[in-house]
Amino acid sequence: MTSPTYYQAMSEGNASRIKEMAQEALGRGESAGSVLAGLIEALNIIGASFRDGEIFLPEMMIAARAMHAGLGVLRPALAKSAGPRAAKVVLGTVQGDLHDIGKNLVGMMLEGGGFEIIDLGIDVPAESFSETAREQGAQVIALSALLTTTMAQMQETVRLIRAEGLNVKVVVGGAPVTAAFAREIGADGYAEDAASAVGMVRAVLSMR
Ligand code: B1M
Repeated sequence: MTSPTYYQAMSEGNASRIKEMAQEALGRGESAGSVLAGLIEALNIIGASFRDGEIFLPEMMIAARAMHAGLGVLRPALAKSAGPRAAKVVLGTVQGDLHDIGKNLVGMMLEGGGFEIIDLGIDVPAESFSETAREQGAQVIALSALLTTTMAQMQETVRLIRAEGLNVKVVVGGAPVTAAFAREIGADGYAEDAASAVGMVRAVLSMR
């Protein structure tokens, strides 16, 4: 399906229509990856209107809700994996940041890659990441940030985890995050997108 169709329903915040269209596309044999690409393209067009001041926060929020509905349909296909779970990953969006669409995609892909995901959601304080990792015996903490302002909180979260001496790998990502920034704050890994996050987490755990 082409993104203009998704775009129309998404920009109207029509979550049930988006859900329906994603289900229909899968039913026709379209791959989950292709449906996802169409949804992301539509969201990006809406995001550009938001950036340019053509639409406002409430419209952006209903579009994001519709995007979530679409992701819900794709989840079983994206997160499908066989066999025992490879390692536990504590995942979340750092404190002060409410963006979770990309983070959720990363979680689905990692799940599909055989990892057990403990998703702490959005606006997660640094201490919650370290406490959960300790309690759950997780091997990886995965941090997402979408705002330049919350990159500082990502840095603070890595600092706290290191200060606590946890034996855990910390990996980071999100639109404003770069490989150079990841190195600078002492993260063990960085991935540009959800698909490459799987290989990256495997690499930091030396699983390949
Ligand atoms: Co906001 N927002 N937003 N927003 N929003 C951006 C990020 C922005 C770039 C838009 C813009 O102005 N151009 C801008 C940030 C500017 C900046 O800091 N540089 C922005 C702003 C300013 C804001 C507010 C401040 C607006 C306001 O209130 N005036 C506000 C902040 C709220 C807060 O967080 N405290 C805000 C609010 C919102 C909504 C609530 C309306 C909504 C979020 C809803 C939700 O997530 N549930 C929203 C949205 C949807 C966006 C845009 C349009 C889309 C983000 C998205 O979901 N992309 C975004 C503009 C844009 O990106 N086009 C924008 C799709 C998603 C699949 O991509 O999240 O990048 P992404 O994830 C990718 C990669 O980054 C990577 O993999 C993912 C999949 O491939 N990745 C990782 C992500 N995490 C990773 C972790 C990893 C590895 C890879 O390892 C651990």
